[in-house]
Amino acid sequence: MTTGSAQSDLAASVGLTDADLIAMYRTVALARAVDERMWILNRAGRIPFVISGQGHEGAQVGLAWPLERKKDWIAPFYRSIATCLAFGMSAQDILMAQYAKAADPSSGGRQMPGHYGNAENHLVSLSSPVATQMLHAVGIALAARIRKTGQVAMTSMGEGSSNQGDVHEGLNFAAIHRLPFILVVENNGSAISVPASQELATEHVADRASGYGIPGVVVDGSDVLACYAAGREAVERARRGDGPTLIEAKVIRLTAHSSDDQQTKYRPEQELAGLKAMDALPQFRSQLAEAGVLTEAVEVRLNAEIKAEVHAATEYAEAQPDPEPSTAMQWVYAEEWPSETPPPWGLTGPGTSHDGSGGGH
Ligand SMILES: Cc1ncc(C[n+]2csc(CCOP(=O)(O)OP(=O)(O)O)c2C)c(N)n1
Repeated sequence: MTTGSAQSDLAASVGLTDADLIAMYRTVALARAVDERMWILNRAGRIPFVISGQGHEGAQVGLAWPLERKKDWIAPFYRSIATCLAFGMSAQDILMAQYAKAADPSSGGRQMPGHYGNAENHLVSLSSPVATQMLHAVGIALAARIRKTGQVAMTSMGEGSSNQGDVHEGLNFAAIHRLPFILVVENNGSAISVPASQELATEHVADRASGYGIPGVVVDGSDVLACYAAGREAVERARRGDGPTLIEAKVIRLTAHSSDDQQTKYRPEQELAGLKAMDALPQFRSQLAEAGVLTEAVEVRLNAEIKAEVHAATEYAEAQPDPEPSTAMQWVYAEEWPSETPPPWGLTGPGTSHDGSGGGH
């Protein structure tokens, strides 16, 4: 996605415009603001559970940016707030899921919080068992190949999840068939309380790529534009028909694993204190300010816009109706949306039943 025409040296160095860089920065900052709001709402007893993307946002925005919205597909994971925002979801969509409201576009309030997805924006709803999204994304890439659509499928997960059997099977299959597929591993150094040194015998997850005969790329997740460049190369490779890429972004987890976890029990104070220095958000901000792209006036405007957007999204979600208790068992299994109103995630087409009978499978 490219917008505007003004091009600083920094923007030119990555083949983007200044407007693109501002839009990327805005998405990183919006994701952080939504995430921070979620924690406040959780601690205030308004939403039940938060699983946070703080520390992952820069990598997520950089890596998702080269994909084409509403054409390509992403199978995200529970930390993918910035990925979802970069791919067309809004702050309101995220908060509607957090509040599990009836019109939540991710699942109509059916999914566990943090399980975002939106068919309209080509974001696959995720399963709680980690790494299952691998098989969904490889399947989409296979369908794209068979249908000759030119689409690319990307999925993302943590380094702990990358040890699941599904990942081996999916990568092997995708590599053999040279599918248009990208696996992003967002390595934040721990799987809940287990450090990466106890999850992996290799230094990098990306080292495993050679075992599948595909490129493995390690990228600094605090460098948004390095992530963008890595993502773009992988997308181009996939579209050319040259097959998958494994990208490992080294990121940080700025929060506890979830709102139900107390990380001070297992992460030394010194480690926590050093995290801020590796945060992509202030680094991207300084980089854009130094390049003259992010002026003070633009930053003031963006901050005000983001604040207003998060506030409006919260107010809106808070005021929306909860799902009807009588519908609790509807739409849990494959079933059409049984109302006159199209479902918020846009499923329509032949076979859609509007009779409200809700007969399950
Ligand atoms: C198959 C499966 N096993 C265990 C869990 C419990 N679980 C949820 S998140 C998580 C840690 C995953 O760590 P990682 O993949 O590194 O991602 P991170 O949460 O650090 O971003 C675990 C073990 C699960 N959801 N699914």
